[in-house]
Amino acid sequence: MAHLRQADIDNFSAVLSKASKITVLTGAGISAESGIPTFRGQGGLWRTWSATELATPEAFAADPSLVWEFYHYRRVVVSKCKPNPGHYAIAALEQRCKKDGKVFSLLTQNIDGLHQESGSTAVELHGSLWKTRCLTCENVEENRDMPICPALDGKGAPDVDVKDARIPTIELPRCKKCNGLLRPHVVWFGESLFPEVLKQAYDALYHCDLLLVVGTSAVVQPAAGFAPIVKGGGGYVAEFNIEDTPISRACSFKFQGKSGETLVRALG
Ligand code: BJW
Ligand code: ZN
Repeated sequence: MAHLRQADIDNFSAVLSKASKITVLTGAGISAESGIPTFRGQGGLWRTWSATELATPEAFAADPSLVWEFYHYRRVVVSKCKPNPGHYAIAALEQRCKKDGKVFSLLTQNIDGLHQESGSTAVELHGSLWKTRCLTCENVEENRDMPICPALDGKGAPDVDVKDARIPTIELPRCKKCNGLLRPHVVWFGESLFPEVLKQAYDALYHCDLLLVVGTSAVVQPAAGFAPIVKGGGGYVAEFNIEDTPISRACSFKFQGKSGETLVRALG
């Protein structure tokens, strides 16, 4: 159980009630209590690979079968997971802000869709596990098929001794319009975030009075730069994390513990 000081909660509540533009940034930690492994924590390995090694355009170009196995596995895992109290506390905050005429934005680095499932409207900075993009015609489509193609059925097991399926490219997910190879519609390392998404993010940070940073290691740009932007603009930053991160010392409030507990206490 997280031990939060009542005085910190009271000070935070006072800032929250005065704020007229509130933004929340979330990362993998908010979904940890739903059973989804974080990237840089325990369980971040798939077979012998770190998730971040496979989340690159180079990995997909070299071995699309391997990368699709990895994303198929994650689709299976996430499809069995439900939002947790942290997701619901943020959804309730959005409703409260709407009712009070405040500007509210939720920016998430997560691709799991759990914020939306809990009733939030979220800007998906890194795309979605549930969308595909065609490499040939660039068509983006929602896709919740399970498995996403017959060849991936039963594949994607995460254990180190499992052999890669080596699925021929023609049997991997293909575009319904042009039969081109599909890729997950996510943002990999070295790729730019989608311009319309970046605009929404920077709009949400501009003149933001209070930024809540929840469950992110704050090492991946550009999201890692959001807290300094808000602080530099004179806003408050509150961090919710089980550990310290590179932004912790610059935060006005630090609520240490599982976000499913700390968010409920601080926003409750
Ligand atoms: C709990 C908890 C609980 C656990 N409660 N908390 C400037 C300087 C240097 C480098 C760059 C730069 N600008 C761009 C770069 C390159 C790169 C980058 O930032 N690299 C750094 C690692 C140095 N960035 C990019 O490439 C980005 N593109 C870009 O900026 O384009 C322009 C450009 C390109 C190249 C050069 C210069 C400019 C794109 C980044 C895309 C990231 N993609 C991924 C994969 C997405 C798809 C997928 O999921 O498969 O996004 S990587 C991965 O990291 C994923 C995550 O969204 C992202 C962030 O991770 P997150 O969410 O913080 O998770 P963790 O695991 O790291 O942390 C979890 C946290 O939760 C921990 O703190 C725990 O303590 C905590 N926690 N349980 C509360 N219960
Ligand atoms: Zn196509």
